[in-house]
Amino acid sequence: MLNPRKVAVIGCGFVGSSIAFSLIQRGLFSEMVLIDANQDKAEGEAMDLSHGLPYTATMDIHVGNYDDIADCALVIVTAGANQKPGETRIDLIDKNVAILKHIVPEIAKRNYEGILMIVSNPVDVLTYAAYKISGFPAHRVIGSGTVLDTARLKNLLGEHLDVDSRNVHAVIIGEHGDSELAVWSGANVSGIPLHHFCELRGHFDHEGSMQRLYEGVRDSAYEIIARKGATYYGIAMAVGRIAEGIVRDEHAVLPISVVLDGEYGLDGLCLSIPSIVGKDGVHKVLEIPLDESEYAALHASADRLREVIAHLDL
Ligand code: 6V0
Repeated sequence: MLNPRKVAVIGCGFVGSSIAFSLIQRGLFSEMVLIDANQDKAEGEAMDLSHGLPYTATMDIHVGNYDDIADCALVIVTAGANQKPGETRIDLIDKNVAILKHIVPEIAKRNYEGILMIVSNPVDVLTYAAYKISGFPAHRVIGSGTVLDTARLKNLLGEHLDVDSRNVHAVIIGEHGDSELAVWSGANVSGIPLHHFCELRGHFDHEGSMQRLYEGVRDSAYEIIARKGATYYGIAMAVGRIAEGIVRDEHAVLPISVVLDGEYGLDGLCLSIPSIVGKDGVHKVLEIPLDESEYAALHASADRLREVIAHLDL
């Protein structure tokens, strides 16, 4: 029996511990299991996080092993190497697939029936690897995908237009990485088409602004890593949002990384695509309208990931 209020975080480095912190703030769970190859690190994080509990909701935070994850509604994997200055996400592939090959069989052999969410990079490739290694149905294996990149785009657009970023409706899809794309054709601010809204705010150089904002999103991680060595708060809040969609069975539309089965003429990989998310994971992968150049860019992103996947021994 799954406990709908129990979560596990595997990997308690910058990203895993920030996700734990973000989940605690949202008050979604009553029990959280922390697992790390470095047991001391996991213990230290559990102690530190527990000390805030008198000021949030009551919950049990403890270090565990794989036997403790069997009844979790959600298991989040952040274990693995992160990007060093100058490295791409794809450069992490060998190290992080090897780690996944250790972790996912441990989960699968406990007959785990909840949602498995991959956050480690390159997230789309690792989500597909987790799907293949686990043998779980596709709807139960997801990646954090471009939920973070989409937030980055909304934030930059909000600043550019001096408007609340929560009123900006725009999405980044494809690889969570260098080949991702912005779906400008459907972007709007509270239902007002984006270019029209830009002109209402005195901006007329649409092509120049779109390119600058897209590059700002695509290169964010490099810019942050160059300054502080790692990124973790943004992804922690993005994962908190996805977890909320799952725990509350919201049927929220979020661009998570999903196994594709013919959508957009693609299969045999995971890509970040707007999907309806609820307690069973992926309720539906959405085929949203794309213009010709966006469709081509999505296929180019898929080609790049397929090439990487082809070299994996799964
Ligand atoms: P980190 O701070 O080095 O933490 C990684 C943790 O994983 C360490 O505590 C390790 O001990 C632990 N670990 C390694 N192997 C295992 C194992 N077999 N079992 C359990 N634990 C293990 O890295 P950081 O937290 O910064 O990054 C983690 C991953 O998240 C990296 O792959 C990043 O690239 C990725 N990110 C993904 C993002 C996304 O948007 N999807 C965003 C930021 C980082």
